[in-house]
Amino acid sequence: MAQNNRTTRTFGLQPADVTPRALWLNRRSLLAGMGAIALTAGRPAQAAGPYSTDLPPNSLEDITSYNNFYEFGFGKEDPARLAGGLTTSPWAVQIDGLVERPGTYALEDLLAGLTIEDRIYRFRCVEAWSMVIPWNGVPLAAILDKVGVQSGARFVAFESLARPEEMPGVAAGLLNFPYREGLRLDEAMHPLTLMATGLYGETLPNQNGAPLRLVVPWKYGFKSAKSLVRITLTDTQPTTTWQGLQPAEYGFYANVNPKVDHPRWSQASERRVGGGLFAPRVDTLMFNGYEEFVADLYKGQDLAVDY
Ligand SMILES: Nc1nc2c(c(=O)[nH]1)N[C@H]1C(S)=C(S)[C@@H](COP(=O)(O)O)O[C@H]1N2
Ligand SMILES: [Mo]
Repeated sequence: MAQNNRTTRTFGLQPADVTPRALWLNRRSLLAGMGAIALTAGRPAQAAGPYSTDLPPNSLEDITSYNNFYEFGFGKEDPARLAGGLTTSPWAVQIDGLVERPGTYALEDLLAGLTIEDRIYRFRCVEAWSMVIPWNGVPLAAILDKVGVQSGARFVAFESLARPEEMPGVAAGLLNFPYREGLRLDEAMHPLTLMATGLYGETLPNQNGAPLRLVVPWKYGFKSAKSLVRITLTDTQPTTTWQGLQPAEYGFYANVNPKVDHPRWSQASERRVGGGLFAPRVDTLMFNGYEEFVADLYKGQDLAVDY
């Protein structure tokens, strides 16, 4: 995986370009230029950590106008059109199962004392499109450490909000809501696994899963469950929404893998959203480019069986 070289990184910004995205990217360039001194002045040192890609991020427009969020409909434009009315404050997350301090936590309490980090991640949907997204958030491990994982826990189950009054896709029963996902505990504790609270340095847009959504960059996008209201530590592998619907097509692991095709289409390449009509397809990378960080998690597993 290509690593950052922030000192030579430019974004071709014009002085007149003062969109939020430009300001955010400018801040990043500025931090890179100022080096270690800047890292102690307000922003987390992790912002320049090893996990961000140096690929240019998609525009805020791309990231917020082409979404999958079936609670608002099946169409890619439905979330942008219909998620605006979602109430995201106050917000509480129930944390239960095999934890030391179970409870219903106000989002502010859950995040209190944790450092919001910047992570520019590749994002690869199982439908073979992709983006590059500059998230802000906290490692899931920091939240799990806060509530205390009991020794018997082996998996983490996630549940999204299902509020029919504000979610037309839920009201219409498009899927068997609430949307559910799950990770093995070692996947959940991996430093790449993020609980996103924002993107481009701004509050997470509703269509991207406000106010708190999972981001697991080496797995297909459907693992990254949005608008989370419940996290459960368990000793058994949780059932997940897509696995429940089409177990032959969507597995529990759902690691990005160009060598294991979806039964109905190839996973060898992807279309980068925002590249324009004639942009060439991009090769899909093993574990979405995060192989060096996560391959060890799957040692000894047959990834064609554990798809
Ligand atoms: N609750 C919930 N989470 C979800 C989905 C969904 O429909 N509901 N769609 C998933 C899929 S298929 C993808 S590709 C990503 C899309 O995230 P984005 O819209 O922020 O790009 O969200 C994932 N998380
Ligand atoms: Mo997806």
